[in-house]
Amino acid sequence: MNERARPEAVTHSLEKSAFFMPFSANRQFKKAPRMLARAEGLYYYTPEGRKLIDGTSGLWCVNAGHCRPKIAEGVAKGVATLDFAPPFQMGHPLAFEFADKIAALAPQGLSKVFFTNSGSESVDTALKLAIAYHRARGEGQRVRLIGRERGYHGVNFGGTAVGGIAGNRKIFGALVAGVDHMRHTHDLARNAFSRGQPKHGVELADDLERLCQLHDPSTIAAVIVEPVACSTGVLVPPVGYLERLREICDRHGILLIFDEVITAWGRLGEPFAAQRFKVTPDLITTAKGITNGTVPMGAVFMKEALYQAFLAGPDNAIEMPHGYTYSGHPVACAAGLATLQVYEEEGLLTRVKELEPYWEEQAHSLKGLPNVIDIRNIGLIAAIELAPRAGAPGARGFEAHVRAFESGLYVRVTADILAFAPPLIIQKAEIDQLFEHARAVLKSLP
Ligand code: PXG
Repeated sequence: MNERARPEAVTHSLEKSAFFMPFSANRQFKKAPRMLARAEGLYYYTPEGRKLIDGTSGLWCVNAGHCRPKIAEGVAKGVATLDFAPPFQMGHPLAFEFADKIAALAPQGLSKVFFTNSGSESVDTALKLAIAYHRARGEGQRVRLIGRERGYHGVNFGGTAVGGIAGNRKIFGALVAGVDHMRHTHDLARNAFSRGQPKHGVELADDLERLCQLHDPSTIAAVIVEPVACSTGVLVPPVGYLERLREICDRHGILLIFDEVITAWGRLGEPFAAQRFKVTPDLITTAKGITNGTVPMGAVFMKEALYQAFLAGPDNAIEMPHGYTYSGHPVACAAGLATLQVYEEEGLLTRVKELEPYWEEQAHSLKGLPNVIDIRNIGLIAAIELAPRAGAPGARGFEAHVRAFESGLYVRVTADILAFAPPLIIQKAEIDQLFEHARAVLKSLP
């Protein structure tokens, strides 16, 4: 056994621990912890040395698999060479190199990159840039932001406001003024067991036109959607839906933001989902896989016109009064550059194209198991939706999560939906194993 996996952990109770865990049932967890001690490739290992398939790439971020030596070396070298450099009015070469390299992968025209430290920061940055862009062009009345029901855009104020998961919003007060939401696209009655993009629902994009008429489109700055809404249980856009959103935004001069915090970096068989769906937004938010999850980092990609709009002042003026102490952090850039090298050497940004048909077939082979009311997939993502127990929504899903963990599979669960999105290095035999685990869990579940 690897030295690092020795069970030094959890011999004492965690019940009085100081750690307030994020988005977790603290009391339940601290009574019966599910701990991870190390990871390698497709697998996590518990402190006791038990091996788990990582069915959701950590939290949708470890696209190249865990503890890749090249990335670990890049980070180690980075932190030993330049531990920190101030990003305001100062620079370091890695930020410029990394921005140029990732901009070259982005959809055509999205040629400028603003660095952040997380998906949440990317989202709030993109929303602020959208409002500031319109103001710079003399359209300061465009301040409204449109999100979508069941959307997840992180947890900062802007992202919480445009987000559409009620439980994440309702305890936090008034959030941000001037926000509205389109309807979500989940439609089990018409689209259950769809493979790839569901056939029905293009007309749901017309909900944006309704909001335009309600608020006056000339007051709307931006619309933000996840091309595939993942946190909320994998909602794949109906055929034609994203195209129609683009058309409506164009008609009214509204910026379209794709939140690709999960879908970027190869998850759908292209570097960005925008390329897969052939719909080009004005801004793209990313994070997670940008450093393979190793060092916190995010990046907002924008069309050249946004950058240009901020250049009206004198040369010595600060164009954008926004940024973080850790924007373009040298260690994150080192991690990002090493990650990109691994992605490129192993063809991971497009590998999913070849895996997707097999992945789809295996995922849908679970149809007919008890309580399975839908299976859906796109790229290297699949969701299995379970019927909720009467009066206890989420209970069956949580039990599936715990049973999976006990039987050697880590998989993310949202309410009663299991979301699968393994590292992009997965082999066909391992896809079989992953769904065999899932099959056994679902069969055993009351
Ligand atoms: N946008 C999207 C689309 C996301 O999926 C964020 C923004 C926020 O990113 P940060 O880095 O601030 O967490 C996310 C994050 C899940 C799960 O279980 C998904 C996320 C985070 C935690 C859990 O699906 N996505």
